[in-house]
Amino acid sequence: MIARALPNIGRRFSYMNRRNIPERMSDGLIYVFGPKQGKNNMAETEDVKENVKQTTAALHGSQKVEKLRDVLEAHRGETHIVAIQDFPDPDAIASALTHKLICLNYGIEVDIVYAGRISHQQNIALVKLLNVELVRYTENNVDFSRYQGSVFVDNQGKTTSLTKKLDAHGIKPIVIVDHHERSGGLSPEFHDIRKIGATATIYTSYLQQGLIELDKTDSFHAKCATALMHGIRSDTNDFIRAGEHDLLAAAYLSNYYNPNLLSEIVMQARSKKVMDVIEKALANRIIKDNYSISGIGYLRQEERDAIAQAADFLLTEENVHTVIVYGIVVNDNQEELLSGSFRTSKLTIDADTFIKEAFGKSENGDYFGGGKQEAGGFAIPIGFLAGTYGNEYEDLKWKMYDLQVKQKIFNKIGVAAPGSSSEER
Ligand SMILES: [Mn+2]
Repeated sequence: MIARALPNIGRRFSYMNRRNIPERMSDGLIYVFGPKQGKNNMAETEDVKENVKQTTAALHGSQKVEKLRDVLEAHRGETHIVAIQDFPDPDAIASALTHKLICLNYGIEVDIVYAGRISHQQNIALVKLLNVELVRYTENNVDFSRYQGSVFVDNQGKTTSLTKKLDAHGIKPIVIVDHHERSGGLSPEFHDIRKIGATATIYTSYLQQGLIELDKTDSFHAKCATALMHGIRSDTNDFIRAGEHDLLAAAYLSNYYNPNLLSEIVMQARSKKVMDVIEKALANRIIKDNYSISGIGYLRQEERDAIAQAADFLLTEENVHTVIVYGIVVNDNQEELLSGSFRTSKLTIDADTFIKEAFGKSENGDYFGGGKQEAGGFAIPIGFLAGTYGNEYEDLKWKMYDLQVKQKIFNKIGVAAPGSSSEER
């Protein structure tokens, strides 16, 4: 009954409408299989070429360092905001911290700001143990008038809700350093986007090339080296997916980092909440054609990271190569987002492409998610349907979204959704 009514309900919401799925479905693939064919892609092809050269030739790396040096010199004495993604990970935190260290040489004051939550126990430990100063943006606690420019690290403005606010305040993007698929939208004075294991690898290369000479006895330097090591480690799945550049960067950092601190960060135990979410994800999972899919209902914003941890855990099951875990995350303002994590161990599946093709774009043309080859995430605003009107309403709302997400995923995989929602429980 509910199941039959749903496709019609879904059609009323434009972000769920199939017409919104991008026409150029193969976009994400070009980075994996080589430059794409067709019109209007000269600039992108150039970028791809540029990326290939940068990751294979040290020469290009040093040109980037020269350019960054010039750009920072031109902004000497200013105050910049470093915007990191709403749910900052070790790579983002380490890269932002190192950017701040580099800026000391140019008298540039830097505030590292994020607009969501730090929820993973390791990330909380990273910030506490290394005493990293991060500003969590909440309505009106940030004075944007003090910034002459913005910096985006480990993102290109699409995964932080600060981008629109910075734009509204007329703050120009100065630097973007990232390793995700190129997403466009911002035109900074300096950009360094490389297909590489971690943004921390790129920042380490700046240090190696002398932008700052690391000093073992300087505690800020040791902090940065420890954070960078953690960033590379965590973004390369404990170095399993590390490439030559990531390993060379880690080798360099090994002279400066603090292994005791790093092991303390990594050894953080999971909270009971996270364990409960994993339990729920296990109980609710459906496995179809080696895909494990699990909807876990409502979560608080500070538990958002449990979705990713549950996804990591479900990927450890035999005969499963791809995992998608999702739930409705409610923030402090009672706004709701359908948030999910995607993990795959299959080399022929690209997480970024899969998410973009399965969930499409919002009305203003932004994808609901994306990521790297093996991992990604998505967040879809619940919008008009947000709000609490009793248990029955919440139940219905969850069932509808749960079914809608499963339909999108099964359509993408090309298999029929298994049974009605009642059979899945
Ligand atoms: Mn990263």
